[in-house]
Amino acid sequence: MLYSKYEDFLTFLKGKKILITTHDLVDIDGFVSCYALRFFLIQHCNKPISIFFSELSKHTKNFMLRFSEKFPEFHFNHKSEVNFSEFDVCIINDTNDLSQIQFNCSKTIKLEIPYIFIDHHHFGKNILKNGNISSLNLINDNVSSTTEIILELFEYYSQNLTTPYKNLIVTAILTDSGFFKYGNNQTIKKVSNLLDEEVNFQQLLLMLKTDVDISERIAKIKGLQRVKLIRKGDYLIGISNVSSFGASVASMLIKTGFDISIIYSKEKDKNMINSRAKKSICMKTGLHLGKIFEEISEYSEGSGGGHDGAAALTFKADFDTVLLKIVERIKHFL
Ligand SMILES: [Mn+2]
Repeated sequence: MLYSKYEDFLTFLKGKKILITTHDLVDIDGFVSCYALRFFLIQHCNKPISIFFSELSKHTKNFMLRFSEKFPEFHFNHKSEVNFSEFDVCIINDTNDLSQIQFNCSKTIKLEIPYIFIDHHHFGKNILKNGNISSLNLINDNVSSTTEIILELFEYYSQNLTTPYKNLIVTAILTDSGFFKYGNNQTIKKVSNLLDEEVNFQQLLLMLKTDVDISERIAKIKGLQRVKLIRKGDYLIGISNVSSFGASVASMLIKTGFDISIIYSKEKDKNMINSRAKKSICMKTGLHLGKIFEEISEYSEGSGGGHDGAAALTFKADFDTVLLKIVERIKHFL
């Protein structure tokens, strides 16, 4: 990345009233990158800087509570309602897709002020985005988290981090890099530079531990008890049913050893199906669950879709017919 970009970025922001936000269901990288960016900007800009979050993910909420126990002096303060007329510019972290942002409980509320993206996801440059000051975007898809881009700002301006911020930043890098699984040498070096007596790896792991709710654990156990195994060649398909937590049970079956999982729930007025497939199988066979579900939704009085390895369908048509069709379509690829 060209370092002069940072200078243009900061020069533009000086004297502006800044709103910082991220995608809905805020994950730890989105959360931390917003706080770290505000901490960085506060030392350069003298106008108010606010953070707006829609809904935090369960995992983020849990982490926030544990973090506050460890650092009671550190105060998180972000808005859950926003009035655009109070700001000159919006900085959007950890996404470059406006549809992932939810303002004031509504996807239909439009961002009325110019905005800048700071993100580590692939950016489709040819998509024209109204209102985006694209020359100031800080986008780098070679890093595993948005927080690493913010960390580079601190490094470039030789600005010090306090202990709570070091802890936050390490946590965000760890979670978004899948504990280094999606990282590279630089990721490990950056984390290593931040660790010291006050930033303790084992303590951070403890802060990230989440207790799974008893109802979700029961759903997973029942899901396993009821699973029906279908084998086609070397591929194993698992079909089971639970009344809730279908998505999490479907993922669990993949971890257990199935290649494809199909979890259904039948309710009075509608049926639900969640499905997962191993990424390697999608790539090898061309299987795309999202496309299959989308196609089936058209004649099952329902709506559905998703990604190649994860999809869901809600429908009203006859349950057995639809399930049979899905299994048939999946088997066709194997
Ligand atoms: Mn991220």
